[in-house]
Amino acid sequence: MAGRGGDGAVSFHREKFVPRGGPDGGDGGRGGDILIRADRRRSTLDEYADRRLQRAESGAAGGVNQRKGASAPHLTLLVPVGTLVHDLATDELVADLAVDGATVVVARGGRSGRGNKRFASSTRQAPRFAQRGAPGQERHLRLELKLLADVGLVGLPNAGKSTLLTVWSRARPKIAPYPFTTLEPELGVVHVAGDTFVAADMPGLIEGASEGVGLGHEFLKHIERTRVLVHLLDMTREEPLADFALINGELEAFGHGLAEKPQIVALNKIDDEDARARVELLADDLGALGVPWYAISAVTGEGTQELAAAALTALRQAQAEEASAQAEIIPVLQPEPVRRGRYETYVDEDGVVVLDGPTPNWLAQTLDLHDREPREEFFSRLRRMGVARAMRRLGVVEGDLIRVGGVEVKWQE
Ligand SMILES: Nc1nc2c(ncn2[C@@H]2O[C@H](COP(=O)(O)OP(=O)(O)OP(=O)(O)O)[C@@H](O)[C@H]2O)c(=O)[nH]1
Ligand SMILES: [Mg+2]
Repeated sequence: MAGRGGDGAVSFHREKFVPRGGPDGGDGGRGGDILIRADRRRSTLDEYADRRLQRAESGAAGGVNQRKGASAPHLTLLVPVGTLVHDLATDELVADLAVDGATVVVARGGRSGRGNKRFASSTRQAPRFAQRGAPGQERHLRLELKLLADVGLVGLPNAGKSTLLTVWSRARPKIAPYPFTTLEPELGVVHVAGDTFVAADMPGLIEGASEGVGLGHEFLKHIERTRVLVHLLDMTREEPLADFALINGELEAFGHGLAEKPQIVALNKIDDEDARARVELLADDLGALGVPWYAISAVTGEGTQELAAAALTALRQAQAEEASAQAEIIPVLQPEPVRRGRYETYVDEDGVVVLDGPTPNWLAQTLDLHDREPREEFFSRLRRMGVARAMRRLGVVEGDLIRVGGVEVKWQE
């Protein structure tokens, strides 16, 4: 929830020998906005998991001598790069914070209240009222982290994905000689040549995954959240190339750019003799397909460091391409501007005429309509907006009750 605007002040100038000074109450300050910014030093959304209401500060009240109240600072919530911001109620995408520093203003601070000085006119030289600050915007949002890891490990169940993650990192996913051991992605930090990347061990994919077979959609969605894929082939199986084609077919059928992600092939289990022999047989075919490949044993660790270095290189290249594809200037997304002059009038179910629009609502919420002076100010503003004509059209006459900004007031010509 954004901050409330500061209230305007009521005050009159005081000076010796000047019996009645003019109004000099200052305006309040603006309430703080709420911004959400992608920051590469954040890696999770954990700090927002408690769904606590985030509040920006209110603006300060105005003072005597036309002193303006201080505006409140904006509240910036930091989230990991790759966070999607959705409106909770409509599920509409508010922002896709895909690059470091990308920022979106999600809730505007309330407008400040005006001091009594601003309501002085030739007919009202000493206004004894000021305006209250308006409430800040309140929004309910859903944050979702799209990028799970830099590198995703894909392949058929039992290919050795979890085993590879254990030689690459300190992660300890469950490993077993049967398929579908891994059901949720497991993350591990991989150190290579003084650099690091995050790898995710994925659940195994099978034929029909793109149609939802074997929790396929769930699994494929995880893969969407990585930049580079390491595709593991179990070389102890009869036809590793057929397995390779099957998985790629599923990635393609699912769409969402999975088939376009850079891939590195890992020919696994070469500690097994038959497997090693198969590498020789398939090397030419793989070369012809134009995919970079590495022969490894996730059990002995052979070839796994070279594979990690290749994954890192592919990752940095993918990131560089993304960065250059993005505009140089990181946009600050602004909410749609409020159309201040717009309003509508209608009769609600209890037969009460309702006036609804940003400006009438704001004025009704910040001017004290029980008090004669501010009420006159309110109606003179509405007249200037041409509201009187709309009221006449609805048959509203002087003294009829109307509702505006949640407040009921008698219409005044
Ligand atoms: N000989 C040999 N066996 C391996 C190698 N890598 C993995 N395995 C074995 O293959 C089996 C499956 O390994 P996992 O790492 O659980 O395979 P996974 O791809 O994570 O399987 P799911 O989670 O079911 O998709 C286990 O019995 C491992 O010990 C390897 O390099 N050589
Ligand atoms: Mg596994």
